[in-house]
Order: sequence, then structure tokens, then C-alpha cells
Amino acid sequence: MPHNANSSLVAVIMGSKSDWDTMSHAHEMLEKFGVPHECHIVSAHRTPDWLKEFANTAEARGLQVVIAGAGGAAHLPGMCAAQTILPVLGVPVQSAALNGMDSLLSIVQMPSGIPVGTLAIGKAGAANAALLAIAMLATANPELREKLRKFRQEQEAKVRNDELPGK
Ligand code: RP5
Repeated sequence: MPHNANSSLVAVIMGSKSDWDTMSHAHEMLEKFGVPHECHIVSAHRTPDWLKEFANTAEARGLQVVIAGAGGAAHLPGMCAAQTILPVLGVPVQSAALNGMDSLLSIVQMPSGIPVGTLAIGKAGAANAALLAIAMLATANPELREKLRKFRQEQEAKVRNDELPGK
């Protein structure tokens, strides 16, 4: 995993190594756009002191957006958002017991005052969290804005050129 604590603009954190299968999609999207980022396992309940240290130092280290993925009783995004003013994007990881509905509801239902921008359950949510982080960074970065525009154009062209089998 990339780890360059000095220049990262985005941090991708997740509650467990088991979340990587999902959260790697955020990492891959950030890689594709050349956005400096770092990835860490940070558990709200297993490593509370590490979460506190991470969140308390994130802004001063130059991070601009945090993407936090967790499953089950998924309090990582909310507990991270509580300790930093950086925007936090939450990704509900698909859980075995409740298919990610537990993760989604845990992340999305933040009481007023501490927002978490909640994405879709699973891999699409992780990829979109990265795209949203990129769009946020792009408001002040024309080069990134052009990369985002090109990405949309390529996506559109692919869909327009898709053919249905046997048609
Ligand atoms: C959460 O519990 C993690 O985010 C993960 O999605 C879930 C299960 O963790 P493991 O038991 O696989 O470590 O904290």
C-alpha cells in the first residue's frame, strides 16, 4: 500500500484488513488520477488511540479529504469526522450478516452537526468515494478537473459504443 505521510492529499482508512477487497477500489481510482494518497487500517473500536492520533493530525499533515470504510457497527467514519474538520466520506462495507445494511445505516444516520458523506454499499461506493474526493480537490485544481472531464467523456464513449449480444 502506498504510504507517503508527507504529501498525501487523501487518506483511505478502513476498520480491518478484511475491508481491503472493497476499499482497494478507492485506492485504484486515486491511483488512476494520480492523486497522492495513503491507506491505513484504523479501527474505531480495536485501535481507538490510533484513530484519535490519525484524525487529530490529519489536517496538519496536509490531508484534504478522508475516505473511511467500515462494516457492521460501522462507527469509524463518524468517529473520525468527530475529530477532524476535514470532509469525511463514508463507505459501507458489505457485511456477511446483514449484507451491508447495518454498515449503511450506521454510517448514514449521523446526527446533525457532524456530517459524513455516505456512499453506496461496497465496491461502487469505494470507487465513487474516490471520484467524489477527486471532484472536491478539482475545485481548486484545473489539471485534476480536466482529468475528471476526460474520465467522464471516456465513460460516455464506452457506453455509447457498447453493443448488446446478438443485436
Ligand atoms: C469492522 O468490522 C471492519 O470495518 C470490518 O468490516 C468488520 C469485520 O472486521 P474483521 O472481523 O474482518 O476484522 O470493524
